[in-house]
Amino acid sequence: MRITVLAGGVGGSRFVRGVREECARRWPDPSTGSGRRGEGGTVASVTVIVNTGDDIWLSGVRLMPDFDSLLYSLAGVNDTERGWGRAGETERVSAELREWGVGWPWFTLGDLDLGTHLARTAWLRDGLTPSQVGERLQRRWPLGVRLIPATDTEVDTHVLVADPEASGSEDGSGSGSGTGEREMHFQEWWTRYRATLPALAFRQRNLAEARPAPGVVEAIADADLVLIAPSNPVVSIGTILAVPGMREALAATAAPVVGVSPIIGGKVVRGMADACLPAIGVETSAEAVGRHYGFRRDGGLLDAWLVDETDAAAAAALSAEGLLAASAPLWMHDLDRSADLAGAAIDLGTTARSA
Ligand code: FO1
Repeated sequence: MRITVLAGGVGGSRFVRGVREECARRWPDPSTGSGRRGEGGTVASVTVIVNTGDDIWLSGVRLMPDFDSLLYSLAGVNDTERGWGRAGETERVSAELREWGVGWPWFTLGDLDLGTHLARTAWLRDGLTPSQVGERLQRRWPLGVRLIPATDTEVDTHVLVADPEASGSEDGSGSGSGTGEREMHFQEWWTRYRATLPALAFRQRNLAEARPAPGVVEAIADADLVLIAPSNPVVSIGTILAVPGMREALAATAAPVVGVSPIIGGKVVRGMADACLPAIGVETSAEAVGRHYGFRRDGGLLDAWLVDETDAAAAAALSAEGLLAASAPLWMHDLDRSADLAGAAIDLGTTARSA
């Protein structure tokens, strides 16, 4: 069983841990354990195509937040409270950087985390690509899944916000368009302003020259099932889909494509998808996001859409149009619930395959 998942960072990490656990239960690797809860590996293969739109050069190092969230979470060394960074973190270097006025005072680079960024930056300077760097980073821990960044091109997401003061390019940055708008890196909008500045548009750098990273198209084409994690549809899934060639690969695969709603009962599960969806004119609802992704028969992405039980009406509305939709508990309170959710998505894929 070959499963390929498109995922962002925080919501993606929980979901991917559930997929890994459910695979160990359904397709246990007899050589590594009984397949009982949390024991042993799997003979299934799970490949995660990771969003790179959050990535940023900061303090002289390259950060890949969503990749690192998945890496740390799957390795069990993640800070579960914050949802990013390492457990048992200290911030001695970060305090020094603040003293030197290097980096962003509102953006914390922990000491252990800096180890990852320094290793990545060193390897990049040696000429490795981001996906080759990712390959090396994940060798350190037996993750049980393969992580591949969506693209090796730097496609950092930037956010256009209204800024009454910005009266155009007089500030020399050229970011002002003269109509009181300003563009900033996604990470500034997200961590400094907590996504409270209304986003007018999301833009990615260098998209035209970007291509799926090595192994990505094959992971989609050769999959038995493709899952769209309940990540932010705009700045995590949207940024993966925006890579030229990605949508074509998803349209061409024989594998069913099953999406999991990141919205439950009109509310975002985690993160701030509700601050992103209005910028693309999509209502914050399970049904609206499903329709936004679109169904394959209408030239869209999905063969099936999984919503929470509180959104069963959305599933019914889509089913009434002959679209495959189902409901299941989407809250990932713990590993068991995450595994159950993954199981529901896998089962929906089986249904889609025979539809
Ligand atoms: N998120 C914050 O809200 N505050 C931070 O200081 C912060 C630091 C940070 C450092 C490394 C890293 O990989 C991620 C970090 N994040 C921080 C999370 C980051 O903004 C993520 O991109 C978002 O959580 C969305 O995925």
